[in-house]
Amino acid sequence: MAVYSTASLMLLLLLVFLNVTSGCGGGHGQGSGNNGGHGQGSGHGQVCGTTTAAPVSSQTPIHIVVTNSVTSGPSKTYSTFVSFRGILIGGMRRLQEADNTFTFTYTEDPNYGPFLQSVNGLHGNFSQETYWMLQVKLANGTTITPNVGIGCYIPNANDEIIFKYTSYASHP
Ligand code: B12
Repeated sequence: MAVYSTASLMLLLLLVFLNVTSGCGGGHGQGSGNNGGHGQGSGHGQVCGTTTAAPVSSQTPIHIVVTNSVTSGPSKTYSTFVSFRGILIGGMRRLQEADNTFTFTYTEDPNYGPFLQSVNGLHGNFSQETYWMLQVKLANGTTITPNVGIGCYIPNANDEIIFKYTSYASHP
C-alpha cells in the first residue's frame, strides 16, 4: 500500500514537471502552429509556461524567383521551404542541395551576417555597383524590400522571395 502511494506520488510529480517545462525552447512550433504568427517582429516564446499541447512542427513553403534587372534576362522560379519560423538562408541551402540549377554564395559580415554575393554563378560587383537585392512579394500581392538580409529574414508561407540582380541606385 505504502509502495503504491509512493509510486503514485512520483508519477504525479513527474507529470507536473513535464507540464511546467513544456513550451519553451523545445524546438517545436509554438502558439497556433501551422504558420500562424509568421512575419517579422512577432516574438517567440509567447506560450512559455502555459499548458497548451505542443503542435507539430510545420514547413513553410516559399518560392524563390531569380531575376536580373540589369540585363532583363529571363527569370527562374524555384520552390522550397523553411522550417517553422526558420530563416531564409535555410530554405536556400535546402534548395541548393536538392536542385543543382540553383546555387548561391555569400560572405559573412561581422555586423549583419550573410551578404548574398552570387546567385546561379552571377556575382555582385562593388566596382561595377551591382548587387543582389532581396525583395519579397507577399501573399497579398504587396512587394516589400526587407531591411534585413538572407540570414535574418523569416519568410511567411507562400512568400515569393525575389533575388534581383541590380545596381546600387535601387538600394532602399
Ligand atoms: C551602402 C550600403 C549597401 C551597399 C553596400 C555595398 C557598398 N560597396 O557600399 C549595397 C547597395 C550593396 C547594400 C545592399 C543591401 N543592404 Co545595405 N546598406 C548600406 C549602408 C547605406 C551603408 C553601409 C556602409 O557603407 N557602411 C560603412 C562601411 C565602412 O562599413 P562596412 O561595415 O564595411 O559596410 C559594409 C556592410 O554594411 C555591408 N552591407 C551593406 N548592406 C548590407 C546588408 C547585409 C544584410 C549585410 C550582411 C551586409 C551589408 O556592405 C558594406 C560595404 O562592404 C547601410 C546603412 C548604414 N547607414 O550603415 C545599409 C545596410 C547595412 N543595408 C541593409 C540592408 C537590409 C541591405 C539589403 C539586405 C537590402 C535588400 N533588401 O536587398 C542589401 C543586401 C542584400 C544582399 N546581397 O545580401 C541594412 C542592414 C540591416 C540588417 N540588420 O541586416 C542597412 C543597415 C540599412 C537599413 N535598411 O537599415 N547595402
